[in-house]
Amino acid sequence: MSSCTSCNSCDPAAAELCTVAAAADIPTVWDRHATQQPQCGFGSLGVCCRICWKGPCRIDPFGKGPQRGICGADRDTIVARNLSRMMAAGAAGHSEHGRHIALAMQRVGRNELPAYRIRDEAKLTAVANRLGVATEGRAIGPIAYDVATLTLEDYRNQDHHQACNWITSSLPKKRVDKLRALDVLPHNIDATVAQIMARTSVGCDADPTNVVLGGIKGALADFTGMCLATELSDAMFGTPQPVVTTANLGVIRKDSVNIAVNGHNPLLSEVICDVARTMQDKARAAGARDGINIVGICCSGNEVMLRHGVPLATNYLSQELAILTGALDAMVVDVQCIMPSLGEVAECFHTRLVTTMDENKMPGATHVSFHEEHAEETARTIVDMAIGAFTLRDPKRIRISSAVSKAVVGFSAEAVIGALAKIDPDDPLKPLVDNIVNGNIRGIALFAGCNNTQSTQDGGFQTIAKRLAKNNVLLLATGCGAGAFAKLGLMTPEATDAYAGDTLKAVLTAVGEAAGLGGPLPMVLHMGSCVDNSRAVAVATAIADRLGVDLHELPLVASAPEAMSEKAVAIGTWSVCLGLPTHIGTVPQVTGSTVVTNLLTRGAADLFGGYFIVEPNPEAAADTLLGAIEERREALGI
Ligand code: MSK
Repeated sequence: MSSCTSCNSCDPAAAELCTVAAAADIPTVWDRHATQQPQCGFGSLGVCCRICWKGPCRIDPFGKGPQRGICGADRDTIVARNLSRMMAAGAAGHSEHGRHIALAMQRVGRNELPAYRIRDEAKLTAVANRLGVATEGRAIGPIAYDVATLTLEDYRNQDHHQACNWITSSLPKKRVDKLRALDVLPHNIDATVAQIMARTSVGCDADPTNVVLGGIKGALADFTGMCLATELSDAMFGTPQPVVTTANLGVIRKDSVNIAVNGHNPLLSEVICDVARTMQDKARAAGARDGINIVGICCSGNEVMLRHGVPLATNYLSQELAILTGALDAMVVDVQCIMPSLGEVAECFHTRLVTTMDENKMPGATHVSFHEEHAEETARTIVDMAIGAFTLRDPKRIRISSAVSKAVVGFSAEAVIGALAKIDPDDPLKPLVDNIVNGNIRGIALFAGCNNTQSTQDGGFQTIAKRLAKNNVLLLATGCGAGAFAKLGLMTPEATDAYAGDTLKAVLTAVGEAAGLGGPLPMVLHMGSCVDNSRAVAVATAIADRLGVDLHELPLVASAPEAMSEKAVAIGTWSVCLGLPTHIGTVPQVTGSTVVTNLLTRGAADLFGGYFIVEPNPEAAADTLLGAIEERREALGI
């Protein structure tokens, strides 16, 4: 697939819509990227310090100018502090999301939120059993309340000898013991984030290794927040199962009221889906022949795509382009990865941009304050706004993209195990483990992370994935990486036929047919939003426990070819700490410090078994990942 140079994307929809942007003189993310060139060299190396107002200070990377900031901090201290603060911010993002879900679940347990219920009681029971919450003979409400309350202990516990419940119950015992021995297990998510901010403030922790180890505890707090957010969301909204849907901007329909849900938190987007179903006639009465069409963007999109088959319009980098279709009537946003430029783009069209979280407002948007107790009312208000906007469309400006791909999605850990159970009901993991051991599956790769203007949108994902699939590596994906694969048609049985190596294809076909999908599993299995990376760890933990080994011994790798956000920094770091060779395709803002760079790419391997691979070239990255997989196989003797 060729890439569009003006918008630097492999996505055919981006190529179509960026001509609309250019013709209307509406700047997009790629135009703003161009205006930022050349980007600040000090910031790129991580050697700029803005922690106090004596600064900003910067270290001369060539060794001729200042080598210390005004307070005396050197390049290693400055880089380590900047990096750790990014990990803390990532942990805060995911964990705040998790707290929101847990608080809502507590109220569901007390019957206080009529718009919500426990849709997957089996999942809640399994979670309760795992956390040690009594289930026998109890109604589901009190179980939900107790699970949520115990979950909130991970934000409240003050005993630092007592690690968070969710991390210790989500990893193999050997990994928990290793992390405990290194003193990086978080005891309290909030305290861990606060401690990173405290120890990295002026005049505190200046030892770069110690600072990074503090950050690592924050990254593991991020993992803790992700685990609990994912599992409680499944209990409340349903655990994803395979579903066939579509992806890319062609999912926006001319004769529908199109509403995009953008952001991350399913608490609102779920209710919008529910309410929209009841308002179809109202939309038709307003002239929308095909009623209401909910589409997804970024990870709110992934959440509703996996649970309800809602089509995915696009991933992070092309969110502005959805408005440029001239047929998007409302974009509803909640938290994280929402471009502040959206208001300006929406003002050029009839599109209503609606913010919903009181702590996440944007210029140019209408704010409709969302609170769970009035969820249905809020959703109805928003859908009404979209119907109203539909009547104001300018038909001459409608440019529906022709780009749309089929996508088979919904591979939660439970769905994967469930499909395998069709082959061996007594021992579902056996077919997977046997095929890893006999080499039909050489290894497993998790693709995660964002889009980034530093590289061609979606390009690294597809190049690396095709190479790994050809070499019989099983592929999992989350977040905007998963969005890339869905848009590009790589989450289909057809992609398996076209690109997978023979032995991988045989396994995917056997499992897909046994699971009743009528053909192979898709080449890349969509596991969810970026907060759902814990699903891949759940599968890996099950395999490790089954083989009696730790995670770093398995032929597992991770790749984030376009890592961008602070959340991605936290995810990449915990991936390394769980023992995975972890590729990032964007050069991180740490290379100004050899101490920090060496710690992440080499020292981490000694401590955790995992390490960072920084490689912007996707072909070279694929080679390195394949090498890492073969190294692990050899060490395991398989
Ligand atoms: S939305 S964190 S750009 S995956 Fe989850 Fe995508 Fe990265 Fe945001």
